[in-house]
Amino acid sequence: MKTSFYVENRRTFGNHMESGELAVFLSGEVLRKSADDDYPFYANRNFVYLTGIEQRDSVLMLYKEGERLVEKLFILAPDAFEERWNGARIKPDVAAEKSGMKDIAYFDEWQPYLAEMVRKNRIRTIYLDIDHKEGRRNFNGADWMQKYIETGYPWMKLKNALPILKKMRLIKKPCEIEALEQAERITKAGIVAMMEHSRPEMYEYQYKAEYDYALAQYGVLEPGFSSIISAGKNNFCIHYDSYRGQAKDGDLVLNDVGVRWDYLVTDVSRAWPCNGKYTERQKLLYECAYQTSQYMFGVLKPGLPMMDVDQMIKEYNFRQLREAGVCKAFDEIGTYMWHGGAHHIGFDVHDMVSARDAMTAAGMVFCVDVGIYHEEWGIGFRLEDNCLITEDGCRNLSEDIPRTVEEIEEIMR
Ligand SMILES: [Mn+2]
Repeated sequence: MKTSFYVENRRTFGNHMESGELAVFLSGEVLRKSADDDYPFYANRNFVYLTGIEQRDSVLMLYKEGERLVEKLFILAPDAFEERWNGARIKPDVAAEKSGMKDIAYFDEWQPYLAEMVRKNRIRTIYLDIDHKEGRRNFNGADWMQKYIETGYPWMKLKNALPILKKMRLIKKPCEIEALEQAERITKAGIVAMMEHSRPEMYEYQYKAEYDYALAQYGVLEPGFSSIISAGKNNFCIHYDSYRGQAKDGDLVLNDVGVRWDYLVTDVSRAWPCNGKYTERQKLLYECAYQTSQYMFGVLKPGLPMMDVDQMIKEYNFRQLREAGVCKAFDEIGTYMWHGGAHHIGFDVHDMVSARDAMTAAGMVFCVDVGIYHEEWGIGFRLEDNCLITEDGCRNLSEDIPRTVEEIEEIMR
C-alpha cells in the first residue's frame, strides 16, 4: 500500500472527529504461547489501516484542533540486546516514510504525552477502537486502554472509533483492489496445485502442504486465514481444521482458502473429485451451485440492499435444486444450505465493515458463496468467489480460478 493510502485514511477518520477530541489506537501486544515461545505477532487491523505499521506496542494518537489533525505515532525504541535476539525494530525515519506521519516518538513516551495533551487542551472525549465480540477477550489492548482511561481520567467521555472504521473499510480503494487481484493470482496457484496433485488416498494435510508450498513461492508464508481443506464426510464440518482425514476414491475434496497480499485477503472455495472425475450426483449438485453463482454475477450491481443478497442466492439455488429433483419446497432449503453466502472481505477475511443496512455500492467486495450439503448422498461442498461491485455491475475477482466441471476435470487430467 502506498503511503497516501494511510494518510487518506487518517484524514477521513479525522473528518468524523470534532475539535478538541482525541483518538488513541494501539497495535497490540505479543501473546505468549508457553515458556520462551510466543505466538506470531498480528497487529490490530484498524491500526494497520491507519498507519501501515505492523509492530507490537505501537500507539497512534490523533488530535483534532479546529480543522487541523495533529498526528503522533509512538513506536518501540531501539534496543540492541532485544534486537540481537528478536530482529530489528522499525526506525523512526522508516515509520515516518511508511505512515506519512512526521511526528514519531518512542513507546515509553505515550503516557506522559497523553497526560500533557489532556491537561493542556482540556480534552473531554477520547475515541478508542473497542471491539466486543460475544464477550471474547481482545488482544489489541483497547480493553486495557479503556480501563486505563476510566481509572486515570474518570471524567473522560469514551467514544467508539469502530463504527467509523467499519464504514470506511466497507468501500475499497483502487490500491486495495489491486492488492486483491494479486492475492487472487496466488490463491489460484495454491488451489491449482492442490487439484494437480490430487489422487485417491491423499491426506488432507498433503493437500494443505501443496497449498502452503505454492503460496511460499510468492513469498506468502502463511495462508490468508486458517485454511479449510477437507475430504468426503469432513466437508460437512463448515469450519473444519483438523487436516487428518484421507480422501477416498469417489470423494470430493473441498477447499475454503485465502491469500493475504498487502493486507488484503481473498476467500475462495472450490470442490473437486479427488480422482479427477465428478460422479453424476456430484456433477448434478455442483452444476446447481455453479448456475446460481453465475446468475448472481449476472445481476449484482450497485443499489441493491446488501441484506437481500443472501436471500437471492438461496432462492435461485432452490430453483436449481428443485429442477434437479433434490429439493421440493423452499422451506426445506435449510436441509441443503447451511450458511449465508455474502460476507465482505478486505483487511479481515470476515471483514470488519458495517454492511447490514448498506446498499451495494461500487468498491464493495464480498463473497458469493453457494454451499450445498447433501448428507444422504455424502456430498457437501461450496463454490465461493469474490465479487467486486463496479460502477455498472460487478466483477468476479476469482473467476480465473478453475470453477466449471470441465475446467477442473481438464486440470486434473
Ligand atoms: Mn470462505
